[in-house]
Amino acid sequence: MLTVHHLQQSRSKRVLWLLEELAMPYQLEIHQRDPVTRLAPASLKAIHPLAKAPVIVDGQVTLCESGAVMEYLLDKSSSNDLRPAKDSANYYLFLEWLHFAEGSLALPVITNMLLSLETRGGKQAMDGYIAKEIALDFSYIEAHLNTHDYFAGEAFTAADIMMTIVLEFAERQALLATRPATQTYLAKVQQRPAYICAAKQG
Ligand SMILES: N[C@@H](CCC(=O)N[C@@H](CS)C(=O)NCC(=O)O)C(=O)O
Repeated sequence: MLTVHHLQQSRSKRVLWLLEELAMPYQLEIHQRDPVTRLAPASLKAIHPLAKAPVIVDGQVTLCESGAVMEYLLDKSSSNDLRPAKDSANYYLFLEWLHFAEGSLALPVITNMLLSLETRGGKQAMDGYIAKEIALDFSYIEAHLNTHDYFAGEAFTAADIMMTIVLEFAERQALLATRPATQTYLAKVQQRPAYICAAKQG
């Protein structure tokens, strides 16, 4: 049975809500936030290296990133009430808002929330937060690219196009200096004829 790793007061509420809407069965594992730092506990790190919620485990599939989890559940569900048909006028509107939530809206809203939190244990919530998140994300990416040619496996996909642009921003900030697999990957995708054409076009 599908297991949802839920962290209290977190985005994983999205996943529980969708599962309830779809009347899909699931098993719930609740992880409690650290009372001082409010971060996820080690129990979540044992499930996924990013130690973030939500994470779902369904047989061989372990998946994080709430938008991807939502798409996974919609694909598995026999009901299609909660996603417009691909050939309908609203499909791309649906896709835009689905991505907007995490891709654009979450960053300023959550940064604002973290900046306004009271100090806990003498520390402000943003102290060291960005450096910690950058280290965590780039070590996750590095580990992935050490064992995969591309983000979605052995073939180049649109996921590589999405990721590459952010990796380029990161490279300009010297955030890839200690990430050789990521540097090699970046140099490789930048040699694609379509990338070179796009760079000339843009
Ligand atoms: N973009 C990710 C964000 C995941 C995320 O940051 N989850 C937060 C909860 S809302 C978390 O697990 N925070 C705990 C921590 O950073 O230790 C998603 O949508 O799943």
